[in-house]
Amino acid sequence: MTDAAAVEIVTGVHRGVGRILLNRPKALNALTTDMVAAIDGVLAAWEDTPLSAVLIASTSAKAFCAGGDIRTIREHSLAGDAKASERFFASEYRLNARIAEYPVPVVSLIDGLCMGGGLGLSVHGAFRVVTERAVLAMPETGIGFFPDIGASYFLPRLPGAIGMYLGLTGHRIDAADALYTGLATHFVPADGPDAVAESLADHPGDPVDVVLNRLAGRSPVAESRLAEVRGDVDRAFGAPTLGEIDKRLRHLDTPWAATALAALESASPQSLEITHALLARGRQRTLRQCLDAELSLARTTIRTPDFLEGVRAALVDKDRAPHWQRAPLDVRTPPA
Ligand code: QUE
Repeated sequence: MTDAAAVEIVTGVHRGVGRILLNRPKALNALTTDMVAAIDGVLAAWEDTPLSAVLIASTSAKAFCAGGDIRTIREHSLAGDAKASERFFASEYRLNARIAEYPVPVVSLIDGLCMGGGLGLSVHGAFRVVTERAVLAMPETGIGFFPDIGASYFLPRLPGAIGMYLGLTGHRIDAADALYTGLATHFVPADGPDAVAESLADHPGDPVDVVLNRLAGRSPVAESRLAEVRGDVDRAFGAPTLGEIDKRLRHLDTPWAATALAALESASPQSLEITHALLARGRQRTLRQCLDAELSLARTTIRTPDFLEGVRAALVDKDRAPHWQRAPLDVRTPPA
């Protein structure tokens, strides 16, 4: 661990509860190689410590975690050192698997933005707690990448075709939607990580589920907007091909369908194809198989022009106007 990582992750054990606080607020806690190694190291060390729970949270109210440090990944690719990024993904996905298999309940407090790699830290754990400030998304098709960190395992297991919808469009969901989909398990008001950690420490004998439900109190959770369009989501995104999804969305002719179409039109066509195939296959794979498939796809994808261009447009020049390599679906002509 370097000194930088010692600052970017704050950890400690207090009254039988392990705390891992992400502390890189200027980059919305985007995960660096050092941060992944630090989290993995502390979880490995705590496997032999009797703990009632491990809490993963953020020191910042803005974000739980915006994802991986893809700016640096792009720089590695441009410098001809994609191997460095491969090491990042391999260690990030190993951490995702460790969290899934962890012997102590892992509780993530998602208060603020949580995208990509942030979902990888939280979703595989036993408990995902959202606050009224939670915003969750898998936006990778918008940067020429694809939903990784085990998304090909958990997205196809969401109700109906919600996972395909979220993975292809990058649609952002709130706390009510996260609870509706099952990405989140509990709601608590945004009182900071200490309130959750102290509650867990106060009741070491109680099931974590009971402690979290008690914290929620009587806080009302809004209706899920996703629930309201669920029929259309399943009809359109349950289609067997991207072309058929496109056709069904056009046929629906609703504001929701128009927004979904616009998202698909602005995404990388290469990413959409990779994502559709990956999520379809993920349904039959174990988490480990999904992570292995994602790692081999990540190795090739980070070297493609669409990835370099997508990260440039979203995070480097911030013009949000990427020029993708291949023609979008509606103008691609079939071979004669
Ligand atoms: C897709 C992504 C990411 C993204 C935007 C996308 C991602 C990521 C970040 C991000 C945001 C703010 C930061 C930062 C990174 O944005 O993975 O360092 O300050 O980390 O459309 O996958």
